[in-house]
Amino acid sequence: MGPRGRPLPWLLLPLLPPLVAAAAAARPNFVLVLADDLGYGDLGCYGHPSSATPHLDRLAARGLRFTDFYSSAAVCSPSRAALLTGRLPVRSGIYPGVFDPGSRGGLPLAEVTVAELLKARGYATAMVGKWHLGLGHNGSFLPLRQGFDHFLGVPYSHDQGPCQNLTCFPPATKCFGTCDQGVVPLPLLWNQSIVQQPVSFPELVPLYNKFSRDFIADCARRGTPFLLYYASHHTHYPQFASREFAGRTRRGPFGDALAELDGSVGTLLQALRDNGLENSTLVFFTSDNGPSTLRMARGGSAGHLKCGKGTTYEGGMREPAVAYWPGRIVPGVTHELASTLDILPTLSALAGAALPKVTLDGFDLSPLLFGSGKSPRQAVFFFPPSPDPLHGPFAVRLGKYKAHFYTQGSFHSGTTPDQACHGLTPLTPHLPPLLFDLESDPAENYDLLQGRAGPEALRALRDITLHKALLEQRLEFGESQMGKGRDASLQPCCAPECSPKPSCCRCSPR
Ligand code: CSN
Ligand code: MG
Repeated sequence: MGPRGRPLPWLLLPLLPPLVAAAAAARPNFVLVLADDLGYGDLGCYGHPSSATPHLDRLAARGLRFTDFYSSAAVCSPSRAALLTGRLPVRSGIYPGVFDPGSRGGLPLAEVTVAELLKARGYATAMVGKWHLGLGHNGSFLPLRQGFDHFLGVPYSHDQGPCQNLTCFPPATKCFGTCDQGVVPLPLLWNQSIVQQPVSFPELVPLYNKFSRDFIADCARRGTPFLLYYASHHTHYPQFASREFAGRTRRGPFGDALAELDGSVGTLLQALRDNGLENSTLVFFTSDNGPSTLRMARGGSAGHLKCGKGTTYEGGMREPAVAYWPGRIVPGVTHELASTLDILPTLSALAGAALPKVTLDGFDLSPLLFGSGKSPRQAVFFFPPSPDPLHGPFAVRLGKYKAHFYTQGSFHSGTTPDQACHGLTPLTPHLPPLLFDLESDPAENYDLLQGRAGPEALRALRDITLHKALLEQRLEFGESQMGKGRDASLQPCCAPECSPKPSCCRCSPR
């Protein structure tokens, strides 16, 4: 029915310019680029003085740049689970912490990923890069079992394998610092098979980029809409880069790794242009969690935000984010609230895909991207890396106000002058909560309840308490996947019969 209840004049549809009708019906392509441990302050377009990120800066200038975009966890595995499912990671059991090379658990197969939704709508789907949602027996938790047609990448963090003798920057600079010892060398997977072990860091991103270009070209040739999930290892420790980027920036190893990520964004956009797909593709860029300041100059920057990775302060979970779609998304900057949880509902709405019949924690951002400019999201919930039903969310943001009910440091957020961030700073309850106005005090320095909280702030606190109670009422903690423990025999090994394990698991590409 049309406005005022009159039937829409469907007979007039054929009179519309054919392009308009086609655009309304078409399924757009999606390129989702996720950085690893990249902080709010690390990009040129977010104010970093020495980063070299021309492609991302151009994406931001020609797209919609978010100032108040959040990941859904302060560490990697839960953050990625939330991105792919549109659900708080406690629901799917992705806690505490992150997956290991020998973890028994993984993102439960019953969870519906955005790749599965889009695949059911006829999309081709591919994933490149860091997975970190489990391996399982015979790869039963890998991307191919979660809706992706193709996968080229590493199943977990690239510091979760020995790196002391590996070259991180050509021609011969070894990886800096220590990575995990006593586990298998880092594998490169193609679909369900190990094609290289250990990974050759200087060659990795060129491989990823070729894979992505080929996938995009193939989809264009076949006229198939697609989802490409490009989960970069950059700028997670230890930094690495290919020859094109090694030693090329003013920001040292971190800057070079970031420049390689930026170069990949350039490659992806060029591939879209080459195939005439730029105007029919939504490109979205963000990061999984805040910077690992433990790594000092090799760990990224949260800019003016408090703390970083592993914490529920702004630095742990507020991320750079850009939505880019020439001709559809008006360039600009938005201060509206949005989250990685909103990706699945937004993409499924754009693709005309049916939502899964489960509790979702995300919102369709279409009004923000294409319409009124207002976000349907009112609140953001901040869960710690080790959440439990007793404590619930540590913090809640509603509008411009954020209340902390608990705070805790994280070893990932060590070394900065702010003691509150550090790993030895224990779990601390706050009653009344700490209350910050993030518009005037984004650094969370000045607790409004310590000063003279006005009636508006007190009202906000009451509303926050209400939102928190409502969430907790309908929040079910899924069975902990990390709680399933580890089994060394699950560590991926390209030479299953070799000895002594794990160090014998080495193979070069054929
Ligand atoms: S993460 O980083 O995977 O990007 O979150 O590489 O929390 O114990 C986190 N952790 C290794 C890591 C271990 C990582 C942990
Ligand atoms: Mg991470």
